[in-house]
Amino acid sequence: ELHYADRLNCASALLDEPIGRFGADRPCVRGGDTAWTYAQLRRHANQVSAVLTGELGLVPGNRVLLRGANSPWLAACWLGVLKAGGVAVTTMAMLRAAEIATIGALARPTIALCDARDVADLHAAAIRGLRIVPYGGDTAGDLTARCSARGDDGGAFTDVATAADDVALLAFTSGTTGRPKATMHFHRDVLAIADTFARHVVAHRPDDVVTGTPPLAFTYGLGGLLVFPLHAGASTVLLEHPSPDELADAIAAHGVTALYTSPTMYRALLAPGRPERLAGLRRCMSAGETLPAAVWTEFHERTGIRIIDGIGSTEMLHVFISAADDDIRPGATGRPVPGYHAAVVDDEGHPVPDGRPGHLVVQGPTGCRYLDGDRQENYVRDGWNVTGDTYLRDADGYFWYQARSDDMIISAGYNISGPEVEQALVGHPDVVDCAVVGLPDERRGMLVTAFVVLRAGAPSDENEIHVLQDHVKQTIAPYKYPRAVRFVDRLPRTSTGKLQRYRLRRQGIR
Ligand code: 3SK
Repeated sequence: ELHYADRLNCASALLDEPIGRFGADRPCVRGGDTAWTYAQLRRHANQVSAVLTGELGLVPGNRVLLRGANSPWLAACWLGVLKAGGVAVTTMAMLRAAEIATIGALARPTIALCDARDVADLHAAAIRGLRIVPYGGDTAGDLTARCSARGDDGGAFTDVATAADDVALLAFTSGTTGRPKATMHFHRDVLAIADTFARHVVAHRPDDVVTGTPPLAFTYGLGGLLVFPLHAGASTVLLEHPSPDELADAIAAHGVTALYTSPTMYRALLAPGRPERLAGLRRCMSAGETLPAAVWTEFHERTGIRIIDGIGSTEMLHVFISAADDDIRPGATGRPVPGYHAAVVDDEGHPVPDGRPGHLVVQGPTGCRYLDGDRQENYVRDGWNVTGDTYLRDADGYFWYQARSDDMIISAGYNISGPEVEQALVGHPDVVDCAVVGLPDERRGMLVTAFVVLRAGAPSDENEIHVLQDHVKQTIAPYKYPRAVRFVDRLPRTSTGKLQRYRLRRQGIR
């Protein structure tokens, strides 16, 4: 069992402990033209805390919205918010105004720290009472300038002595309905994911150089690319939306030893000319969607590396089932991470016999606490977190993924809500009705596919497909757009008008 002090600020621990063990001049974080040591990251985080609590008037418990691509400054902002006793609400730079507005309405942040390149949509979201401070730009009032104006004195901030179970962050997950859900995580939870998955499965070393693709706004990225490297005294390379070639180049150029990404990227890294650039890797982690055994095997044959697959969730903060090294069974997700318990149960919550599919439930040092209380009782039952995934456990205790129990589409590592894409599509005047489902796809795992009923007289040609795709990209985050669009005369519905998605999925597979 894990024990933490009653008073615990995880951001202080993540910086002070490695500095105490390995010294302050150790390389810590790189990104773009920036390369900071542990001392420099701590100084910038302290400057952010000082600006927040000084001129911006933050008091402990206030929520601070963070918006930007992965970068050293985003890391400094995240740590600075937590050191100041604030609650970090990290959002993806790709989100559009309407999506940010929804998050703003739920999280009610008082301050936003936003990459200067991404402020337009945040302003357009018009979140009531929100003070927006850009960083990394050149305007007066930019956070970066405010921090340098504080000089080294800003680096002497005294961290707020938060309680171990004070909320440190709100993480958003988009539900099947497209209505985002906010989950709350404590300071101790942030250390618990490092003391379980990172310590016992990944087994980071202080000389690791870590990189990867998930945004820090996704808890898979927050853990893998920031919390775990700091906890181990290692260093991290934060890349902004790298293409497969950019990722392979960065791995070679920075001597990266540990990679966090998704099956889609592992597949892409196998293309000619790329595996040679991966020679320095010793640990490769995969999550966000299931890793097909074929990808695991091909990656192993070409690079000698055994990918560590895992399932986690925003609700649980990070990975709770996984396996490494000789414990891996390709195609299986693994076994419960030390500290977690998992079971497969029927609709009534009773365990099903090994070898039979059922609902995956999990317990451990982290767990789901929805901000919006009425959802809690559906997710946590009898102390078990009901993940919404269908799994089976074999006689050796390995867990094998079967399907999502709901309508989420998991495409190239992104969780995309079909109903949310539908809402965006029906906002176009040519669309009378539509349904969006995920169809199996070799490259992306699932392909976001829209079945669209057009208004009479609207053209049903290639150009119209592009028009509708562009419309979705303008309305919601572009990665959610339907990559396949099929025009149909009507959608399959029950007599009460309920959409029968399973019929579309079947139709798509034919
Ligand atoms: O999708 C996952 O498996 C995952 C892993 C770690 C953290 C968060 C998530 C959703």
